[in-house]
Amino acid sequence: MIFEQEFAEKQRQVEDILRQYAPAPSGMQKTVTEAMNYSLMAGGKRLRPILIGECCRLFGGSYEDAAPFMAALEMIHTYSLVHDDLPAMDDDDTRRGRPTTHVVYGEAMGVLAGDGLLNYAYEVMAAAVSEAADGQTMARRAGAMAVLSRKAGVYGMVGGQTVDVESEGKPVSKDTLDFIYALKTGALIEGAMMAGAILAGASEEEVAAVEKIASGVGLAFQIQDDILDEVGDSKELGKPVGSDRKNEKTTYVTLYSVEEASRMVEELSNRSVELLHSVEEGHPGDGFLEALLLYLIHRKK
Ligand code: GRG
Repeated sequence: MIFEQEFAEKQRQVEDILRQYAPAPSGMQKTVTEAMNYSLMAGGKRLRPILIGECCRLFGGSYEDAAPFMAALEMIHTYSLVHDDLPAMDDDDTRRGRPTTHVVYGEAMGVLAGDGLLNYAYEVMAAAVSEAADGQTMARRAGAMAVLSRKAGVYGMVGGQTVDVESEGKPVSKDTLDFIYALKTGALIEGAMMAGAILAGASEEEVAAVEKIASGVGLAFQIQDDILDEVGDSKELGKPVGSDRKNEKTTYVTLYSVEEASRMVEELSNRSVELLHSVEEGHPGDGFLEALLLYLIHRKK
């Protein structure tokens, strides 16, 4: 099967998993669950859940083993997008090709839908831990939950977003930019790949190697995001382009150039694929994970 078909099939699997775990829009609080579903089911590439599933497969597990964590991570990622689009942050009107959640449901409901998604992610993961059939599965699930919590929190995505918000309108050094990117974008990608490996019972050394691969992929992914904001197609991206320039944001494109930034993406991606090959020596993959990492880095949307 060609990569695009396989990727589309895996995205469909994630959609099914999300439908299975998403909260039902009912009861007096229906508006918030509706807003949560509006953002969660709006499409999106589903990269992070697929990364969990694929890393789980790499070490001998399956999408079924990883399903609650795949759903939870997409909820965490979606909450971050909903909050990032709010007027207090980036004030964006379009996301995933649709009006943003706060544009449709109002600002207060945008805040609550994000809160709801974040909290629901933990409800789903905690249920998976407590429902584990045996001690080993419970320990692996608890380990995956611990990694995802840390990578989403103040030592991960929230920490990176904090420094990003504080840096607005100021000159930003390369070191600060790298800190922001490693935490704001890289941390969830690291968490995804590590959680998948942990769920399948990978060793500590293997999880550390996976974290290293993911950190390169995360940085390359964010630099590509900078490039797309400068030269991408807003229709294909499903969001406006040029917002970094409009907001006078420092990015790899402003510190370097589109050409130099593209070269860095290439170098990072080559290094990550080499590392993946060394991990795959003990666990031969079917090539999909490598193709996915390359797609993430060289994507046009
Ligand atoms: C509000 C705590 C908090 C964090 C916000 C996600 C985020 C942090 C900010 C969004 C802006 C941004 C450029 C983030 C970098 C990561 C990134 C490129 C997110 C978009 O992820 P995709 O491309 O989106 O995987 P889809 O819609 O495909 O899921």
